[in-house]
Amino acid sequence: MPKQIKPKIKKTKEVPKDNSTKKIKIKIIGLGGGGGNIIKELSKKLDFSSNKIDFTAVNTDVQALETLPNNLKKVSFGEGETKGLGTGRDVALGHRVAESEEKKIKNIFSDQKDLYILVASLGGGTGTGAIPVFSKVAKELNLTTLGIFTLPFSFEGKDRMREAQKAIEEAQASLNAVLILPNEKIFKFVKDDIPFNSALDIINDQLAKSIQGLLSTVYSSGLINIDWADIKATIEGVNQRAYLNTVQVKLTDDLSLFTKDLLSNELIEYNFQKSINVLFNIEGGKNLSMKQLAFISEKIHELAPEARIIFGLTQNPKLKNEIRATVLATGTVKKEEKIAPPKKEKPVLKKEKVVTPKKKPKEVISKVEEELKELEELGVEINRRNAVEIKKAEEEAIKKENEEEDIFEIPAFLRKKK
Ligand SMILES: Nc1nc2c(ncn2[C@@H]2O[C@H](COP(=O)(O)OP(=O)(O)OP(=O)(O)O)[C@@H](O)[C@H]2O)c(=O)[nH]1
Ligand SMILES: [Mg+2]
Repeated sequence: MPKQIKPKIKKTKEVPKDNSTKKIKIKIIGLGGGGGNIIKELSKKLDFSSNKIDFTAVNTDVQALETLPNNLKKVSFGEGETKGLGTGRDVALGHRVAESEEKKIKNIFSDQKDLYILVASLGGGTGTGAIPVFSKVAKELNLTTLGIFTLPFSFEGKDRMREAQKAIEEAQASLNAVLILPNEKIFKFVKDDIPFNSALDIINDQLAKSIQGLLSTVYSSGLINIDWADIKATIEGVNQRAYLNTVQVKLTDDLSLFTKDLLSNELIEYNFQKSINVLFNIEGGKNLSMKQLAFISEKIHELAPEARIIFGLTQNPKLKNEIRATVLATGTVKKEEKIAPPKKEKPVLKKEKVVTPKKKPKEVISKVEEELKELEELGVEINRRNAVEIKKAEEEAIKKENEEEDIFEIPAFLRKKK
């Protein structure tokens, strides 16, 4: 039996205005061909408008950059040596040209964002060669960084894998946290005769969904907000292994299965189990209830009993009868133990009371308060806003939702553009 250590409970505190998550600025840098593909996928998915996210694709291959959409910034480097044609899988060349372009790299990092996410598919020459250099420069500039890397398929050969592992080792020493997805793991889900590009599309899609969930956690205002200090605390440190996953289901789906999916993403190199820092956010429409939060919290506590758990709760009017949960965990362990299959538990979702904030905001707030207390008793760390802030956020959400509903009561051809 693991030791049951109750996570420390944070006392109610007011979120400082100038430190709110809404102001966080993030830059996502896709390095090499695969890195560019992944950030392209992600930029298509963002379901909220945010000018706070900057997408930048960096490559030695000019043609590959040209195929990317124009909402991504594009930076070519090493053109002198590669003639803009890529490195042809030459890692030493990728490394060399990155070193010779240090000025350009510093310039990419000069825009004072709060968080820089570096994304690359390792196994080629550009991403694999350049990522240690980008990471080193970021560290010299004292930036907060998260590296997200895929590893090559085994059929690409042992040398590719060795080069990729070496690049990660070097980069890790300079990055705060690193998330790794071995491409090979896709064969747990698809037949091995799947076309190469389709396999990549599935991996990119899954990865983009998880990053999207993380960004949504950062930018959506919630009944319970995760603030920048919480995110920073989860990522900070050096060489932290990270687990990130997002799962979206219908409210009527089995909650224990949902939790299992959320906490055991087979595509990720590291397990969620025994994580040290856990940050999770639940988004839902009107029917969002604290019971789902309590259920997931308990499971998290069971699998990572010593973790410091921070959660957020967000209303997203676009999620009508669905909930979406995102987990970011660090200090996780390498996959060796399997997560035990969940016990047969009654799905909690079906019978629960429906929260109707539109009509009775005060009741909802007191209900939230009541359930927050229950959660605190369970030992979950709650970063609360004070009652005034919760009420304000609630009223704003209701106002927005009412406005949206009003618009849709007007026939489409009569609707005026605002
Ligand atoms: N998940 C994923 N992996 C990819 C993708 N494209 C390529 N890969 C993998 O990443 C490795 C490196 O490919 P690229 O990213 O194209 O290489 P590069 O960094 O541009 O380097 P060069 O083209 O050799 O200069 C490949 O061996 C594949 O295993 C992609 O879109 N998604
Ligand atoms: Mg390339």
